[in-house]
Amino acid sequence: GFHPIRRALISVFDKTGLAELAAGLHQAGVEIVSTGSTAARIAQTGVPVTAVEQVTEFPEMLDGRVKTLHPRIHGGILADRDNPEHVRTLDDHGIAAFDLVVVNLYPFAETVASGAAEDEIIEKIDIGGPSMVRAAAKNHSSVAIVVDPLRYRETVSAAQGEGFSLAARKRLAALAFAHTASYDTAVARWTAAEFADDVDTADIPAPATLGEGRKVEFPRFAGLALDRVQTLRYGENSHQPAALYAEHNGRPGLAQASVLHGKEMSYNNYVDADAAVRTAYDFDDPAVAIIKHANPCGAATAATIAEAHRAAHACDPLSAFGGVIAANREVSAEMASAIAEIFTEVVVAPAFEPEALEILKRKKNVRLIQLSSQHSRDPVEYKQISGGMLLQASDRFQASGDEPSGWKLAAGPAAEGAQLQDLAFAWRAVRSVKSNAILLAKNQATVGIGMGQVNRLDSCRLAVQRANTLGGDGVERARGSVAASDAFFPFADGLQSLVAAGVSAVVQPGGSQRDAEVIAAAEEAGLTMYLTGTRHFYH
Ligand code: 93A
Repeated sequence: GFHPIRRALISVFDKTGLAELAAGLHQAGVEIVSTGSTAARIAQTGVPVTAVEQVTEFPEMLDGRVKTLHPRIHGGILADRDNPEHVRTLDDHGIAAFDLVVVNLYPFAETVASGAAEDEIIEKIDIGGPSMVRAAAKNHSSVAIVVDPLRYRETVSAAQGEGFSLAARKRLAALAFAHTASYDTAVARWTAAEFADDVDTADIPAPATLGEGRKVEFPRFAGLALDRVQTLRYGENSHQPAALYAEHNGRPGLAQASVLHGKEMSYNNYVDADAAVRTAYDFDDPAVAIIKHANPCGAATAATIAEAHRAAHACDPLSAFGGVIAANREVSAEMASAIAEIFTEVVVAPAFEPEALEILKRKKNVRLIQLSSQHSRDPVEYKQISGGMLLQASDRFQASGDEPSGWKLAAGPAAEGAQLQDLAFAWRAVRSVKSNAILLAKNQATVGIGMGQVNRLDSCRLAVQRANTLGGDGVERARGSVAASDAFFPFADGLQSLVAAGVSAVVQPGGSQRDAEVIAAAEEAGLTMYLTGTRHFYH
C-alpha cells in the first residue's frame, strides 16, 4: 500500500511552509517540479527545482491562464502505475510520473470578499490548480495529493520514509475533492449572484428543464454556507433541540440582526419576529405590528410610531400580552413607555432612541432587536416538505392590483379620502394574516382580524366578533370599518356577514366562479367593493 515519493509537483498560491517543505523533500531525494512564483521561491532557498516550462516545453501563456494544463503534467499525474499499458504510454511519450502533488488554489473567496473588480475576480478562478488536485485525487492509488500547508510536516516524513500508505492517500484524496468542491460552489454562487433576484431564470427552472427525475442544480443553494449563530434553548416545544443559522455573507436579515438587550431569543421568538417584520416593514408610513403565534393581533400606521403602536395595541389588548412587536421607525421614548406597561417578548425596530433603550432595558425579559428597514427580504422562499422542498418567488407587492390605482370598482360608490386610505391599509395588512384572512380596519388600524380559518365565512364571523368584543368598551367596531379579504369570496355568505355587521367597503381579489353573486350581494347592500385581481394567500 505504501508508494515511495520520488518526484513531486508543487504549485501553490499560499507560500506558507513552502521553504520547509521543499527542503525536506529535497533532503529525501525527491525531484521537485514547480510553477512560476512557487519555483522562484524554492530556488531562492537554494533547493534545486525544475521549472514546469522545462517539462512542458511551452512557456506559461495567456497571462498565466495556461501553465500546467499539458499532457506532460497531467499524464504524469493520471497514469496508473499498476497498469502496464499506462506505464508504456508514459515511456512512449517521454513523460515522467509524479508521486506527490502539492497545490493550493488562487484565493477566490478572499478576492470576492476584498471587494475586487469583476475582472480581477475572474482571474482568480483557478483552472489549472483544481485540475491537478482532482487528477491527483482520482489517481490516489499512485499519487498523494496535499492541499493544506498543515500537512507538509507529515508529507516530509512520508517522503523520508516509504511514502504515504494507500489509506492515507485516500484520506488526502477525499480532502482534496472536498476542497475543490467547496471552491467551485463559491465560484458558482458568485457567478449566479447577479441573477439572485431574477427568480424565473436562476432559481426556478423553466418547466422544459424539469424533465422527470432530472436532477436540478440551484446555484443559489450550491454549497449554501450557513453560520451556526447559536444553539437555541429548544425549538417550537421544549423537547425539540434547535439552533439558529445565518446565511454566510448573506443579505443582512433577522438571522444576522443584533440583539441589543434581553434574554436569548427563542425559536418561537424568531418565527414571530419574522412575521412582525413582514407586517410592519411593508408600510412606508410609521407602522407597528403586534404578533402572536405568527399572526398579527394588531397593526396600524400613523403620523408617529408611538401613535401607530397605540392604535395597533388597541385592536386586541388582550392578545397583545406576551406579543412580539415590530416597528418600521426608530422606537421613541413615548412608544417605549407604552410597551413597558405590557409584558412583551420582543421588539424589533431599525433603531431605538437612547431614552427608549433606557426605558426598555429596565425590563429584564424583553428582547430588543435592531434590524435596518433597508434590509431586503430574500427574493426566494422555500418551505420544507417531507422528502424535498418547495421553492417560490417571495410574495411582495409586485402585482399591479396591489395599488388602489389598479383596483376595479365592482359595486357601490367609489371610495374616497379616509375610506380609500383604509382600504389600501387593509389590503397591505391582510397580506401578513394567515389564510383564510379577513381584516377589518378603521383609521389606518386593524380593528378585527379573522385569521387561519378553514373557510372564509368563519374568518368573516371571527373578524366581526373580535372587532366588536376585543375593544373592551362595548363599541361595535366592525360598524363603519372597511374589510380586506386575502382571496376571493367563493360564496356570497361571507360578504353578507360583513354587510350585516355594518362594514362599509370591501377590497378582495375577485375571480370566483360566483363573482356575479358576490357582486350582486354587495350592490344590493350598497356596499363599496373593489377587486384587486391579485391575491395574497399566506400559510
Ligand atoms: O491560471 S490557472 O488556472 N492555469 C494553470 O494552468 C495553472 N497551473 C497552476 N492557474 C494555475 N495554477 C495555479 O497557480 C495554482 O493552483 C496555484 O495556486 C498558482 C501557483 O502560482 P505560480 O505559478 O506563481 O507558482
